[in-house]
Amino acid sequence: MTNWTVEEFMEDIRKETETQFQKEVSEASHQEIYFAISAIVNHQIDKDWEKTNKLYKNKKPKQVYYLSMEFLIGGLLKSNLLHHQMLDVCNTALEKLGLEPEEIYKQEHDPGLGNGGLGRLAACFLDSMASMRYPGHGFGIRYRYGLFEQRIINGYQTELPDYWLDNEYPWERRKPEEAIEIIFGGTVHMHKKYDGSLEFNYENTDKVLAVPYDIPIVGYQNQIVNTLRLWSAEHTSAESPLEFKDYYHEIDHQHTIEQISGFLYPDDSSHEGKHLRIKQQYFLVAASLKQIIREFKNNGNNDLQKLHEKVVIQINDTHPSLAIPELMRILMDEEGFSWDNAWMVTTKTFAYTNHTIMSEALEKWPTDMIQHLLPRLYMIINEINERFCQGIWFDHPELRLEIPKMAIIADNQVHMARLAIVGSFSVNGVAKLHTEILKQQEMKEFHQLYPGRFQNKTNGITHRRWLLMVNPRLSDVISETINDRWIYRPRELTHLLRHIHDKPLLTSIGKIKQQNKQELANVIYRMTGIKVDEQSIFDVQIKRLHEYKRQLLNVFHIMYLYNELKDNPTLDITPRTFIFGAKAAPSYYFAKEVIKLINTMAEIINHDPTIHDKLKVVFLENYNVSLAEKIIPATDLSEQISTASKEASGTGNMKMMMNGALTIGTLDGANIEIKNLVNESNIFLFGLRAEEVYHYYHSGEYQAYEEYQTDERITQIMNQLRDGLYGYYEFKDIYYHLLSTNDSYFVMKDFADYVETQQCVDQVYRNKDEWLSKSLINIAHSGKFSSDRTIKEYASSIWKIDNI
Ligand code: 26V
Repeated sequence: MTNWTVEEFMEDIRKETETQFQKEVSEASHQEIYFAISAIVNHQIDKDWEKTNKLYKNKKPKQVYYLSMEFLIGGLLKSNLLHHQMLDVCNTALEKLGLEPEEIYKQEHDPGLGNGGLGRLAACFLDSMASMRYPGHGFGIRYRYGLFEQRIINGYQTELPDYWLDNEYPWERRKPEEAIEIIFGGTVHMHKKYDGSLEFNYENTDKVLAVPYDIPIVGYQNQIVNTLRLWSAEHTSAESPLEFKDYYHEIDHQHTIEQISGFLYPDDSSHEGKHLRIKQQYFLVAASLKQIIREFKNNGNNDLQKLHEKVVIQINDTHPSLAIPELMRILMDEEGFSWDNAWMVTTKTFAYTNHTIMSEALEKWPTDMIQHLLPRLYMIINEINERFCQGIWFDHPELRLEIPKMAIIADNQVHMARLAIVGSFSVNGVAKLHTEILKQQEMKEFHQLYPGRFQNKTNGITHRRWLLMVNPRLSDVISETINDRWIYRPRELTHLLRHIHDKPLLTSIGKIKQQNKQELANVIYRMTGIKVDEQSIFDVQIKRLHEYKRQLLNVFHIMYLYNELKDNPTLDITPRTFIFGAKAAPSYYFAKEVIKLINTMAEIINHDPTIHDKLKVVFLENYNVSLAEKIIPATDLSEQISTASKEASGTGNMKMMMNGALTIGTLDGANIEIKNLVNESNIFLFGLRAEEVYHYYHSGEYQAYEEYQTDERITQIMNQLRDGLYGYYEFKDIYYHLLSTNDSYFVMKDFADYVETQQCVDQVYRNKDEWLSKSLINIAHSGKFSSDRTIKEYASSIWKIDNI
């Protein structure tokens, strides 16, 4: 580990600015300083990267590959500095040079290569693997456009393209010499060879080149650097555009190539662009598998029969599950394996994680599309399906009637989740409740068939980014109190419980929250012009906008409070600032109406002098990882209010708890596990339980219309939506949607309990000591949710890998 002095670091910044830009530090832009510092860090990284690769080459450990269509890695400069023990020195050096460190760090355009939880989880996992010395790497796509940039115009979401590569991205290394050719489409011809084996030849195929861009994943102060390899689609040199046979086809193909790594899909757009999405998925899978096998062979292994002894592949949701038939194809068509042998190796290599039970997110691809794009893969999927269904028919007659629900190909669609379950040796959910729901409800037939295959791995977050990096003041106080071993062993945060009556400690935790709130208040003011009261409760809901996450329930509470205050302006309530951050998928009309509603309420409430600043509503546009890093340390109350059973885990809940927020939530996802740790007195629970939700769905007993009519508070709110808020705006579509779907996410049903629970929050917040000790208890138990724990569980019970 390098120990730099501040002077040395300043000198390096000077040198880099001089060599890169021929400028003095004082003349350089913030952007140029950012590039200069990145270069300094990169020199260090490259040394460790090479060393790590050599280490793996010599020791040849079993490797894990995490295949994911999304990686939301966030800014890397600050975390790379931290992981190289250079952050403090760099901060001081910058200050001495007359620069504000945060101004430099915010130059980084964070790569939005993910939608939300699933992509951020992948990034936290990479961080934990490197920090705990596991040989684990990511494979993904280098989208030229990440998730859209959100602008709020007139209260509405508008989407702008996110061209994150406008400047050079200093963390990636292009490796054209390791590019891989990928084949799409065409027709397959089968030939029987003299020895009776089959040979497959392809005609009129389209070729695409997958060019790797490697991003270093730096372990925490341990000299390990793993790799995140992102593939970019380019055209092959063999088929230069000048040699085309069919002009129109060629133009089309060039266009497709540009599109393959063109942009990231927002998570509900499964209707449009399915074709392209499959191409992206196959592109990722085919390139990654070729690379994995290449590495396996380069390591001196020539017996692919033993692939699973050296390689395990985790597929992140169903998105990469074409890897299963693709490995079958490679083993059979290119390596001469029999079906049975190929299947044995394949099903010992893959493990699948499910991240949602929402049916619209469970991928199903039209058979004709797959057949046309990937003719050979379709043959293999068909064969997998045939054998699978026959297997049930003959070996599990008790499940015969369930075959239509289990078949991989049904209703002219390929059911990717079924393919993933059948082709993997492990299937896991992401929190205890979610895994139980998979086993007992959503995938129960598969669980009957393969009872040993299902297991739980509760999600986690990297405490290095989400506490140490984003909340240095809190981290310091923790380290002063229980020493800094928690950084390596986050479970040791429980030692804070010994200090639960330590008044000065509680006071300084309170002060730190106050400082963080002040900083967020500044950000809010800069972004929106709204002045918020730092003494008010910072009540935060930050996550993708979706009906099941129930931002609408939060809005109902705000409308209720506002209505109360209008009736009685002297009403004694603790002042609150409601803070939202959320992107809605561009084609998701309902979600976008909710954004407009939030902004409308903000407009009305923030400008109403009669409520004396007791309420403020803030919608922060373009919610992303770097904004989350500013909001989370300043949160008092974490809103985790999904309809029970719908949120697979949640990870924002963990991040906010780790930063001392208290949770108001339903018994859903990982909230349940938070409750089990901190106990019911340190979390605000409300609402229907998952069983009750299922019960209402099955019995049809719930009548939303009655709820609307009987609870006067709801009647008033609903009528305001229908007729116009305080004379101005109307949200008829939300009103009709709730009634016509019979309030399928139970917003009205859970309203009363939610309001009552919010009243408890209001009361507890008035007692500073009580609030702070609950806050400390939450921090103390949050170590369990470090992704280090999660990764250890994956390593020992799925991957069977050791750290190096
Ligand atoms: C679906 C689709 C459908 C087609 C277009 C692109 C796309 C992208 C994503 C998805 C599904 C996303 C599933 C997801 O993000 N699940 C979240 O995973 C988190 C990590 O496990 C978990 O904490 C959240 O509760 C869960 O909603």
